[in-house]
Amino acid sequence: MEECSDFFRQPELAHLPDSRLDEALRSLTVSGRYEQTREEIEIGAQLAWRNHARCVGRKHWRTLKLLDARHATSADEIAEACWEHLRIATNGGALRSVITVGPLPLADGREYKILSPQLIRYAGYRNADGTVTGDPAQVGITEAVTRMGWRGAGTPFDVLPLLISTPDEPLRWYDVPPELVLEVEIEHPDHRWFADFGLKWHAVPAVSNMRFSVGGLTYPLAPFSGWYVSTEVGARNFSDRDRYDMLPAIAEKLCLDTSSERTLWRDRALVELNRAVIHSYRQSGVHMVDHHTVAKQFISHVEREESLGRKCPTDWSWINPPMSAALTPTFHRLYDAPDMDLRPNFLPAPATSG
Ligand code: NRG
Repeated sequence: MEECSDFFRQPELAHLPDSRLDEALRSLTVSGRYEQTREEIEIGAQLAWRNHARCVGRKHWRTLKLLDARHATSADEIAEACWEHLRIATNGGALRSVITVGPLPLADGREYKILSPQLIRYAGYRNADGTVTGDPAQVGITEAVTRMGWRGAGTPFDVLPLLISTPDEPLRWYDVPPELVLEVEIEHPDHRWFADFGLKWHAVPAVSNMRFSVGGLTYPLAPFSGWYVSTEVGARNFSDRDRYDMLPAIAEKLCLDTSSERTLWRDRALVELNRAVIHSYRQSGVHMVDHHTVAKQFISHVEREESLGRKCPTDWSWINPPMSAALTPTFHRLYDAPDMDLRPNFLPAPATSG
């Protein structure tokens, strides 16, 4: 109730008549829910983005567009809505920030949700010798969909099917239509051999397992996407030892002395890998922001929020980049505490939903 009242008191909804809050509260009391308008959900999603302490891209919060998929009540219809999301978000590489919002839970609590962590993820196959082909972070979900009858080609970059759960159907998987998966092949601006690694990554990061809490209601199905910060791909997905772990192979091709950590061979390989990622996305016309630029944008966002007298809860460890952090301005200051739980917001999926 309080969240509902707080929501309708946000300045962004000040143009609504007072009767709207009364109506929503009455319905909440009677049935535990109310029907939000498209506008309420879209503005609510923008505010959820603005309030989300772990996002460094929040300067653009006002540009988020809603795809209303509340009518999609079968897994087929939900998959269709996700494909539409990818089409509109991808936009040939000129990425657009989009959120798709699905149905509320049923009165008995059963939910429509996406179990896949993102709309596009690469499979990880555990080999007999203990190594992994593909993305080691996705071994669990890859094994689960394989048990359900899915068969991947076995390359390091097989797009996993989307896992959709609805109240009245068995858990279902859907192959993502390949024409909707824009990908970037990674090459280096100076080293021709780099392309031989055969690395590629997808254009659109579309988080699909967070819940969207707005105005006292929670939508369990609400995938959203913007664009990548280069370090997400270059300094984590390709570099983490428990992900694609590319630094040793790159260091070898660069003829670096890997006999001791003191030579900083990891750091040197990391810089070249990240140059390759930034260069390749740009060459392919796919939007991405580097960590220096996004940090500057974030500082200007925080300063604007401060000047407007708004809180901007921020998780320092999430908004700083995983390389060269102290070279960016986000490193050198403190922020409003990340745990003040401003709503609307995006919340982690409950542990049970895999
Ligand atoms: N690090 C994850 C993606 C998380 C969300 N990142 C975004 N979101 N940029 C990865 O796939 O590497 N977004 O909505 O733009």
